[in-house]
Amino acid sequence: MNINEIMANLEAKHPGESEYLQAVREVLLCVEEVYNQHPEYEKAKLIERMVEPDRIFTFRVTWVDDKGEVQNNIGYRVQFNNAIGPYKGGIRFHASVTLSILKFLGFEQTFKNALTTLPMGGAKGGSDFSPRGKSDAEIMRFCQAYVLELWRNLGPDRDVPAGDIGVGAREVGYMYGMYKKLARENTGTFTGKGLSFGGSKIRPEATGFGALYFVESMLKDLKTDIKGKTVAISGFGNVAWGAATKATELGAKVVTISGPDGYIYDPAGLDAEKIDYMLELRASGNDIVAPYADRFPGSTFYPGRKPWEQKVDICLPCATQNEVSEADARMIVDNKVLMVAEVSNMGCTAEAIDCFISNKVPYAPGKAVNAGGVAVSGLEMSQDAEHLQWNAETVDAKLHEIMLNIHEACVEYGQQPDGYINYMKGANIAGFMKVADAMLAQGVI
Ligand code: 2IT
Repeated sequence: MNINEIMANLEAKHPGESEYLQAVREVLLCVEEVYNQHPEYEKAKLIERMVEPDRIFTFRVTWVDDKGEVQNNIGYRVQFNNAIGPYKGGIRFHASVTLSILKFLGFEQTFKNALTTLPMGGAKGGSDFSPRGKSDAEIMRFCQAYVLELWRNLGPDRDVPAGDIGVGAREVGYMYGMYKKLARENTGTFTGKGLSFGGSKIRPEATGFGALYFVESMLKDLKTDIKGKTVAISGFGNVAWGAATKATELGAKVVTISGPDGYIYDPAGLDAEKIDYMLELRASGNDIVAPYADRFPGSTFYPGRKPWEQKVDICLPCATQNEVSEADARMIVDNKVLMVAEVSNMGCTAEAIDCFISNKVPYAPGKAVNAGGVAVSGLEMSQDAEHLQWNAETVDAKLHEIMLNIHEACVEYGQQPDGYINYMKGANIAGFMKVADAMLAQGVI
């Protein structure tokens, strides 16, 4: 494999798709050595096939707002790779959504889903629609219009969407409702559904809980545990909520959350009431965390800044891609942070990751740390297929086991001769090998 040549070709074909190119480069750099030990991969042009999505749907989504005005957005679904199972991955509604972002997310999802050990391919969808400030009725009309265009390409064994930024249980409910009306079937087809119509217990918690199970394993690698550790979390959405809940339950102290407006530092640590308030802030639709500081004396709001400047033991980026820059990473290293577990997808820039690895700070990538979300989505698909609902203990136990397996795979392929564990390399190689072998076995298609 010639990385420079592959990247030059991709850049020429997809100019300006910076997030997508960033995600591809990271994987190529990690798998190069293993790839070159397998001439059969090269012969089948596996890597060239793997970096391009199988297909992309792009469509206009037209809907009517509460004032009666017609609104237009762009909708997408990137069906990236179905070598190991039906296309599977979330839908993102955010003003920042571009094709580059959805392609990077779909690419990452392919390897993440492979790591879960469950049979799921990779996909991602979304729209530049911004839920901020929209009424419930507007959200519903938008969701319906999005699915009206896409539904023929979905199905329980074809492509199964879920939530992501801007898409939670409410949006999944509206999308699934429209899907089943059009498709005349009730087979699941979306995950993250409500518990009364085929949803799985623990799915809302799964990304954050799974991340903390992974963090516990990383701390074990460092011969320590989570009790009494201070944790910086960014974001204040579903993922941050699950991570804060589990970290607190395990005896850690979560001292930050953040939003687009800045971050909150709360030295007393989050508790159940504060975590509930975080949900209220999210549900308000205003996308700000500032009111937290008024509500809970002793906490401080830092406008326009990120939580990484605080000295803590553990950093958990839970917001969005590239939220940890090289300068942030330097601060984290200078603060002698024990470990960084990326819970957002590609939360760290390539330069930030280089900074962690060159300073031997344990760093694990989103595709390993946050895989618990899609793993429980896979379990939701199983429950739908057998028309049963499992109890919370069963789902949580399976989630825990899956996260331990992912951690083990990262260590197997990422352990360096000096003892440092490169979880990024491990995750990328383990995910890649599984997809590569499945593609090879299925011939040139
Ligand atoms: O990034 C992700 O893994 C998700 N947004 C969840 C995907 C899913 O299908 O549950």
